[in-house]
Amino acid sequence: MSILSRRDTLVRAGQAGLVAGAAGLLAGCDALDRSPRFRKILSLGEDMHRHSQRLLQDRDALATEYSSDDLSPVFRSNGTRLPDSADYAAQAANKFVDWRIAVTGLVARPLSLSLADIRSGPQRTQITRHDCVEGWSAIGQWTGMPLHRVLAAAGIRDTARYIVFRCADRFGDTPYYESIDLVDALHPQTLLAWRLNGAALPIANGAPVRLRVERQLGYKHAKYVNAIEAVASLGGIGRGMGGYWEDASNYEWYAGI
Ligand SMILES: Nc1nc2c(c(=O)[nH]1)N[C@H]1C(S)=C(S)[C@@H](COP(=O)(O)O)O[C@H]1N2
Ligand SMILES: [Mo]
Repeated sequence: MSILSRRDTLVRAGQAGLVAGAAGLLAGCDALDRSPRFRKILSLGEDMHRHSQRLLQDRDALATEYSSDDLSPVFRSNGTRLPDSADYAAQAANKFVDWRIAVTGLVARPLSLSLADIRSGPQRTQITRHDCVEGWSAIGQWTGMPLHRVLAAAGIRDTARYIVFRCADRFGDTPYYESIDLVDALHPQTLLAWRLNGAALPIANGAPVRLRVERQLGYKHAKYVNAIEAVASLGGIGRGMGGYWEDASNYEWYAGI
Protein backbone atom coordinates (compact mmCIF):
# COMPACT_ATOMS: atom_id res chain seq x y z
CA MET A 1 0.00 0.00 0.00
CA SER A 2 1.46 3.34 -0.94
CA ILE A 3 1.49 5.98 1.73
CA LEU A 4 0.18 8.46 -0.81
CA SER A 5 -2.93 6.42 -1.42
CA ARG A 6 -3.29 6.14 2.35
CA ARG A 7 -3.23 9.91 2.63
CA ASP A 8 -5.77 10.26 -0.16
CA THR A 9 -7.95 7.95 1.85
CA LEU A 10 -7.41 10.01 4.97
CA VAL A 11 -8.27 13.25 3.17
CA ARG A 12 -11.33 11.66 1.65
CA ALA A 13 -12.34 10.19 5.00
CA GLY A 14 -11.96 13.68 6.49
CA GLN A 15 -14.18 15.18 3.84
CA ALA A 16 -16.71 12.38 4.23
CA GLY A 17 -16.64 13.08 7.96
CA LEU A 18 -17.41 16.73 7.32
CA VAL A 19 -20.22 15.87 4.96
CA ALA A 20 -21.64 13.27 7.33
CA GLY A 21 -21.32 15.77 10.17
CA ALA A 22 -23.14 18.47 8.22
CA ALA A 23 -25.83 15.99 7.16
CA GLY A 24 -26.30 14.95 10.77
CA LEU A 25 -26.55 18.56 11.80
CA LEU A 26 -29.10 19.28 9.10
CA ALA A 27 -31.26 16.18 9.58
CA GLY A 28 -34.63 17.32 10.84
CA CYS A 29 -33.49 20.94 11.03
CA ASP A 30 -35.51 22.41 8.20
CA ALA A 31 -36.67 25.33 10.28
CA LEU A 32 -33.14 26.09 11.39
CA ASP A 33 -31.85 25.66 7.85
CA ARG A 34 -34.27 28.33 6.66
CA SER A 35 -32.97 30.78 9.20
CA PRO A 36 -30.71 33.31 7.41
CA ARG A 37 -28.36 33.47 10.39
CA PHE A 38 -27.85 29.71 10.37
CA ARG A 39 -27.29 29.71 6.61
CA LYS A 40 -24.64 32.35 7.07
CA ILE A 41 -22.89 30.18 9.65
CA LEU A 42 -23.02 27.25 7.24
CA SER A 43 -21.53 29.22 4.37
CA LEU A 44 -18.84 30.58 6.68
CA GLY A 45 -17.90 26.99 7.39
CA GLU A 46 -17.74 26.32 3.68
CA ASP A 47 -15.49 29.33 3.16
CA MET A 48 -13.18 28.09 5.87
CA HIS A 49 -13.17 24.66 4.32
CA ARG A 50 -12.33 26.10 0.90
CA HIS A 51 -9.59 28.19 2.48
CA SER A 52 -7.94 25.22 4.19
CA GLN A 53 -8.24 23.19 1.00
CA ARG A 54 -6.44 25.97 -0.85
CA LEU A 55 -3.68 26.06 1.75
CA LEU A 56 -3.30 22.30 1.53
CA GLN A 57 -3.12 22.43 -2.25
CA ASP A 58 -0.43 25.09 -2.04
CA ARG A 59 1.58 23.00 0.40
CA ASP A 60 1.31 20.04 -2.00
CA ALA A 61 2.57 21.98 -5.04
CA LEU A 62 5.94 20.98 -6.43
CA ALA A 63 8.99 23.18 -5.94
CA THR A 64 10.41 24.49 -9.22
CA GLU A 65 12.72 22.03 -10.91
CA TYR A 66 15.58 23.27 -13.08
CA SER A 67 17.63 21.87 -15.94
CA SER A 68 21.24 20.73 -15.82
CA ASP A 69 22.21 24.02 -17.51
CA ASP A 70 21.16 25.79 -14.34
CA LEU A 71 23.38 23.80 -11.94
CA SER A 72 25.62 25.91 -9.73
CA PRO A 73 29.29 25.28 -10.56
CA VAL A 74 29.85 24.49 -6.88
CA PHE A 75 27.19 23.53 -4.38
CA ARG A 76 28.53 25.26 -1.31
CA SER A 77 28.14 23.88 2.19
CA ASN A 78 26.98 25.54 5.37
CA GLY A 79 26.82 24.80 9.08
CA THR A 80 28.63 21.59 9.95
CA ARG A 81 31.06 20.57 7.21
CA LEU A 82 32.55 17.60 9.07
CA PRO A 83 30.90 16.10 12.16
CA ASP A 84 33.45 16.14 14.95
CA SER A 85 33.32 12.61 16.34
CA ALA A 86 35.52 9.51 16.23
CA ASP A 87 32.49 7.43 15.34
CA TYR A 88 31.68 9.56 12.29
CA ALA A 89 35.32 9.51 11.18
CA ALA A 90 35.35 5.71 11.42
CA GLN A 91 32.09 5.47 9.46
CA ALA A 92 33.43 7.76 6.75
CA ALA A 93 36.70 5.79 6.53
CA ASN A 94 34.55 2.70 6.01
CA LYS A 95 32.50 4.36 3.23
CA PHE A 96 29.46 4.39 5.55
CA VAL A 97 28.74 0.68 5.04
CA ASP A 98 27.79 0.42 8.73
CA TRP A 99 25.67 3.59 8.75
CA ARG A 100 22.15 2.91 9.96
CA ILE A 101 19.05 5.08 10.00
CA ALA A 102 16.68 3.98 12.74
CA VAL A 103 13.01 4.55 11.89
CA THR A 104 11.04 4.49 15.14
CA GLY A 105 8.23 6.12 17.08
CA LEU A 106 4.62 5.91 15.93
CA VAL A 107 5.20 3.19 13.34
CA ALA A 108 3.93 -0.37 13.11
CA ARG A 109 7.29 -1.75 11.97
CA PRO A 110 10.44 -0.01 13.27
CA LEU A 111 13.25 -0.18 10.70
CA SER A 112 17.01 0.02 10.68
CA LEU A 113 18.00 1.13 7.19
CA SER A 114 21.47 0.76 5.73
CA LEU A 115 22.84 2.97 3.01
CA ALA A 116 22.32 0.04 0.63
CA ASP A 117 18.65 -0.06 1.63
CA ILE A 118 18.29 3.66 0.89
CA ARG A 119 20.06 3.31 -2.45
CA SER A 120 17.98 0.37 -3.63
CA GLY A 121 14.31 0.60 -4.42
CA PRO A 122 12.49 3.54 -5.95
CA GLN A 123 14.53 6.70 -6.37
CA ARG A 124 13.83 10.22 -7.46
CA THR A 125 16.21 12.72 -9.03
CA GLN A 126 15.44 16.43 -9.04
CA ILE A 127 17.27 19.68 -9.73
CA THR A 128 16.19 22.30 -7.22
CA ARG A 129 17.31 25.57 -5.68
CA HIS A 130 18.45 25.59 -2.09
CA ASP A 131 17.89 28.88 -0.25
CA CYS A 132 19.72 29.58 3.00
CA VAL A 133 18.46 32.26 5.41
CA GLU A 134 21.96 33.63 5.45
CA GLY A 135 21.32 34.96 1.96
CA TRP A 136 22.80 32.53 -0.53
CA SER A 137 21.27 30.02 -2.94
CA ALA A 138 22.60 27.12 -4.97
CA ILE A 139 21.06 24.85 -7.59
CA GLY A 140 21.91 21.17 -7.29
CA GLN A 141 20.76 17.80 -8.53
CA TRP A 142 19.65 15.43 -5.78
CA THR A 143 18.92 11.71 -5.91
CA GLY A 144 17.37 9.77 -3.09
CA MET A 145 14.57 7.67 -1.78
CA PRO A 146 11.29 9.53 -1.38
CA LEU A 147 10.58 9.71 2.34
CA HIS A 148 6.98 8.55 1.82
CA ARG A 149 8.34 5.16 0.74
CA VAL A 150 10.18 4.76 4.02
CA LEU A 151 7.17 5.84 6.05
CA ALA A 152 4.96 3.41 4.14
CA ALA A 153 7.41 0.58 4.73
CA ALA A 154 7.49 1.40 8.44
CA GLY A 155 3.70 1.64 8.61
CA ILE A 156 3.28 5.12 10.04
CA ARG A 157 0.40 5.27 12.52
CA ASP A 158 -2.60 7.58 12.28
CA THR A 159 -1.53 9.31 15.50
CA ALA A 160 1.76 10.54 13.98
CA ARG A 161 1.79 14.26 13.15
CA TYR A 162 5.47 15.07 12.74
CA ILE A 163 8.61 13.39 11.49
CA VAL A 164 11.79 14.17 13.43
CA PHE A 165 15.28 13.79 11.91
CA ARG A 166 18.26 13.32 14.19
CA CYS A 167 21.75 14.11 12.94
CA ALA A 168 25.24 12.91 13.76
CA ASP A 169 26.69 16.39 14.35
CA ARG A 170 26.53 18.67 17.39
CA PHE A 171 26.91 22.33 18.13
CA GLY A 172 28.74 22.17 21.44
CA ASP A 173 26.77 19.53 23.34
CA THR A 174 23.59 20.02 21.36
CA PRO A 175 22.78 17.64 18.53
CA TYR A 176 21.37 19.07 15.30
CA TYR A 177 17.85 17.89 14.57
CA GLU A 178 14.87 18.98 12.51
CA SER A 179 11.20 18.13 12.07
CA ILE A 180 8.50 18.46 9.43
CA ASP A 181 4.78 17.74 9.33
CA LEU A 182 3.14 15.01 7.29
CA VAL A 183 2.28 17.31 4.39
CA ASP A 184 5.99 17.78 3.76
CA ALA A 185 6.94 14.27 4.84
CA LEU A 186 4.63 12.77 2.18
CA HIS A 187 5.46 15.37 -0.50
CA PRO A 188 6.88 13.67 -3.62
CA GLN A 189 10.03 15.85 -3.63
CA THR A 190 10.91 15.13 0.00
CA LEU A 191 13.89 12.78 -0.22
CA LEU A 192 16.46 10.95 1.82
CA ALA A 193 19.20 12.07 -0.56
CA TRP A 194 22.50 10.24 -0.94
CA ARG A 195 23.68 11.68 -4.27
CA LEU A 196 24.49 15.26 -5.25
CA ASN A 197 25.22 16.23 -8.87
CA GLY A 198 25.66 12.60 -9.89
CA ALA A 199 28.24 11.66 -7.24
CA ALA A 200 28.07 10.28 -3.70
CA LEU A 201 26.93 12.99 -1.30
CA PRO A 202 30.06 14.81 -0.06
CA ILE A 203 30.72 14.90 3.68
CA ALA A 204 30.37 18.70 3.67
CA ASN A 205 26.84 18.34 2.28
CA GLY A 206 25.67 15.71 4.79
CA ALA A 207 27.07 12.28 3.86
CA PRO A 208 25.90 9.64 3.76
CA VAL A 209 22.23 10.73 3.81
CA ARG A 210 20.52 14.10 4.19
CA LEU A 211 16.98 15.34 3.98
CA ARG A 212 15.69 17.39 1.04
CA VAL A 213 12.46 19.20 1.82
CA GLU A 214 12.24 21.45 -1.18
CA ARG A 215 9.41 23.77 -0.14
CA GLN A 216 11.39 25.03 2.86
CA LEU A 217 14.57 26.94 3.67
CA GLY A 218 18.01 25.37 3.99
CA TYR A 219 18.14 24.83 7.74
CA LYS A 220 15.23 22.35 7.53
CA HIS A 221 17.33 20.06 5.26
CA ALA A 222 18.92 17.93 7.99
CA LYS A 223 22.35 16.52 7.07
CA TYR A 224 24.04 13.38 8.53
CA VAL A 225 20.66 11.80 9.32
CA ASN A 226 20.92 8.74 11.56
CA ALA A 227 17.42 8.50 13.02
CA ILE A 228 13.89 9.23 11.91
CA GLU A 229 11.08 9.28 14.46
CA ALA A 230 7.33 9.66 13.92
CA VAL A 231 5.79 11.60 16.81
CA ALA A 232 2.49 13.12 17.84
CA SER A 233 4.05 16.23 19.38
CA LEU A 234 7.36 18.09 19.29
CA GLY A 235 7.24 18.80 23.01
CA GLY A 236 10.06 17.16 24.96
CA ILE A 237 12.36 16.97 21.92
CA GLY A 238 15.28 19.34 22.26
CA ARG A 239 13.76 22.53 23.67
CA GLY A 240 10.46 21.71 22.01
CA MET A 241 10.55 24.13 19.07
CA GLY A 242 11.07 21.44 16.44
CA GLY A 243 14.66 21.97 15.38
CA TYR A 244 18.15 23.02 16.34
CA TRP A 245 17.88 26.59 15.03
CA GLU A 246 14.27 26.88 16.15
CA ASP A 247 15.45 26.07 19.69
CA ALA A 248 18.66 28.09 19.56
CA SER A 249 17.63 31.25 17.72
CA ASN A 250 13.84 31.31 17.39
CA TYR A 251 13.97 30.41 13.70
CA GLU A 252 10.50 29.69 12.31
CA TRP A 253 9.54 26.02 12.52
CA TYR A 254 7.72 26.30 9.18
CA ALA A 255 10.21 27.93 6.85
CA GLY A 256 8.24 27.90 3.60
CA ILE A 257 9.65 29.46 0.43
N1 LIG B 1 23.08 18.20 10.56
C1 LIG B 1 23.07 19.43 10.05
N2 LIG B 1 22.18 19.73 9.09
C2 LIG B 1 22.14 20.98 8.55
C3 LIG B 1 23.02 22.01 9.00
C4 LIG B 1 23.97 21.65 10.01
O1 LIG B 1 24.79 22.46 10.46
N3 LIG B 1 23.95 20.35 10.51
N4 LIG B 1 22.95 23.26 8.46
C5 LIG B 1 21.70 23.62 7.77
C6 LIG B 1 21.76 24.83 6.95
S1 LIG B 1 21.62 26.33 7.75
C7 LIG B 1 21.81 24.80 5.60
S2 LIG B 1 21.73 26.19 4.65
C8 LIG B 1 22.00 23.51 4.91
C9 LIG B 1 23.29 23.57 4.13
O2 LIG B 1 23.42 22.43 3.33
P1 LIG B 1 24.77 22.29 2.52
O3 LIG B 1 25.90 22.21 3.53
O4 LIG B 1 24.63 21.07 1.69
O5 LIG B 1 24.90 23.55 1.69
O6 LIG B 1 22.05 22.39 5.78
C10 LIG B 1 21.23 22.48 6.88
N5 LIG B 1 21.26 21.22 7.57
MO1 LIG C 1 21.11 27.84 6.12
